[in-house]
Formats: sequence, structure tokens, C-alpha cells
Amino acid sequence: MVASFNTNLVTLNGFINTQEHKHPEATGNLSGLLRSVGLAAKIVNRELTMAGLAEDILGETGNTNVQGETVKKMDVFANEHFIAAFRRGRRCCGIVSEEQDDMVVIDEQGAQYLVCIDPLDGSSNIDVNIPVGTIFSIYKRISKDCSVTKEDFLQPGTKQVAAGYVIYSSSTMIVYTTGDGVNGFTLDPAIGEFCLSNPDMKMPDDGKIISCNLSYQSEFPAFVQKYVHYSFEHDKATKRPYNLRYVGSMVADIHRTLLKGGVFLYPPTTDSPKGKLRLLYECNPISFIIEQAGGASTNGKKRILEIEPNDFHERTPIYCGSKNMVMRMMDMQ
Ligand code: AHM
Ligand code: MG
Repeated sequence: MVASFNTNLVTLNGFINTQEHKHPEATGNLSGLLRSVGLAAKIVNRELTMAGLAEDILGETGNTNVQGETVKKMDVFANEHFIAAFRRGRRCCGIVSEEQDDMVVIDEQGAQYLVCIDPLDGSSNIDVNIPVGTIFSIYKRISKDCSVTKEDFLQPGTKQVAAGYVIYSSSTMIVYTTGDGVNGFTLDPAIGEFCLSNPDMKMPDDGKIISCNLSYQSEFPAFVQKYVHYSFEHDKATKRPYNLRYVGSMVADIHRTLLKGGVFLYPPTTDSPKGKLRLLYECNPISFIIEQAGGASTNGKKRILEIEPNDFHERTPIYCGSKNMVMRMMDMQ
């Protein structure tokens, strides 16, 4: 008997090439940029897996970032490595990062793409070995014949040409979309390649999980409080009560929501009257993915993707996940 082996291995780079060949007009620049994300993700992953061993990785730098939050050493490491990868790749003309007040201008002739990135989301969880992530969003520049401008970055999320996240967890994955569905790749550490593991991801229209920081419940808007109450009522027909699951790393909570269905919310609170999560490099890329997988994402008034940004680091409330659950919540307004 001849042994049969699975030789249908599709690597991230192979997948990117195949997608590029489907579009004869493609220049290869977006592909190059996505490859840079894959490379930097592997470098960050390598460092994170050492976090318990290498003393100089854990803990804080002693500085605060532009939003007054304590900067962890891994935040800085991830930020520097993603930016370096984009510079080396030579396809990127500018970057807005959660870790930097102003945009990073890259003087690269002919580069048409720009990136908004949260290099290490949920980094307060590193010290306790809980999943963290990278979230990124790619746009085409609108400015011509000059350096990248502020306006290039302040485009609504509907203009994203690609977006994705990396989840560093029991396995490390990249999940991304270029507006043609969502695909997930798991890192095989033995061969050092991201391999296609979750093709054409679709999320369930309904779910049984609600994910939010309930310690702020009394500060949530009335309709959200109503929905939280509804979620925990007992009703067999509608499979309630829902389960409460909250990691406190957006990427981890979103990844679960994508795979199992459910709803993730971060409403306004007293301390964060506009919500906590950032539009450009957290809510927009996540919303693009959620919508591409068949879900919904809103700030309570309109699609997240339709918000016209005013500032690199602006925040927004977010309610996203399984379509029917998000709709029901909005109906309670
Ligand atoms: P960060 O970008 O500073 O890591 O903060 C974002 C994180 C998200 O990953 C997560 O959803 C949220 O903050 C958790 O906030 P809270 O602790 O208020 O529930
Ligand atoms: Mg973040």
C-alpha cells in the first residue's frame, strides 16, 4: 500500500502570489506589503515565546505613550520591528502606529500604500501569558507628488484595501482580508511558515456569547444595559442566557467571535466617553474583517467603516459580531 501524504500545503506567501495572479492589473506592491506583515509577525512571535525567559522583555519601559498609557517593552519591540519591515519592503509611504503620536513618513519613491497599525494590542496581558495581537489596516494614498499627508490616513474604513490581525496564542495566526473574503493562516513553527488553515472564514449569523467588560455596566448607554440584561435572561427558545467571555485582548475576543459567533462590545464609559478602542488601527480593520466574514460592526449610529476620521488616535464605541445579535442590540435603542 502506498502511503498518502497531504502535499496541499498553501503558505501565506504562496496564497498572496496566487491572489496577485488573479488580478492582471496588480503591481505586486500590496503583496509585498502583506509579506512584510508576515515576516514582522514571525519576529514578534519569536520574541513573545521567550517572554517568560528573557528578563528584558517583560515589564514596562518607564515611559507612557501618546495616550498616557504605560508602554511595555514588547510594545516598543513590536512597533520597531513592524516599522522596520515596512521600510525594508519599500512599498509603504507612511505609518500611523498606536505607539507614535505623529505619522511616520517614509520617503520611498513610488510607494502607494500606507499602514495604520496597533503593533501589540492587549500588551498588558503579556506578563500573565494571555494572548495578544497585532492589528493592521492598509490604504492607498490619495495625495500625489509629495510626501504622505495627514489626509491620506484620515480616510474612512470603506477605503481600506486590506486589513488583518495576528493572534499570538496557543498557536500564532494571521487572519486577513483584501475585500474578497477572509482567510486564516496558522504558523507552523517547524518550517517557519504561515499555512492556510482557515480558508474563506464565515461567521455564524447568531451566537451564544457576549463579550464586554461588565465592570463598567452601570456606565453603559441604556440600550446596552438593556441588551446585557436580555443576554442573561433565561429563555430556552432563544438559547439564553448567553455565555459571558472576555479575555481583555481585543484580537483574542474578536477571533473567538469570528469562529464561534457572538457579540463583542466596547461602549462609552465615564472614563472613556468616546469608547476606548481606536478607530484607525483597531476598530476599522476589525470591522472590515467582521463584515467580510458576514458579520456587522457599528458605533451605535452608523457602520464603523463609514465614520470619517478626524484624528490619528481617535476612539469610537464599537458593537460588532454576529449580524442578528448586533441588529437586536441596535433595535433596543
Ligand atoms: P491596548 O491597545 O492599550 O492594549 O488596549 C486595547 C485593549 C483591547 O485589546 C481590549 O479589548 C481592551 O483594551 C480592554 O480594555 P479593558 O481592560 O478596559 O476592558
Ligand atoms: Mg490596542
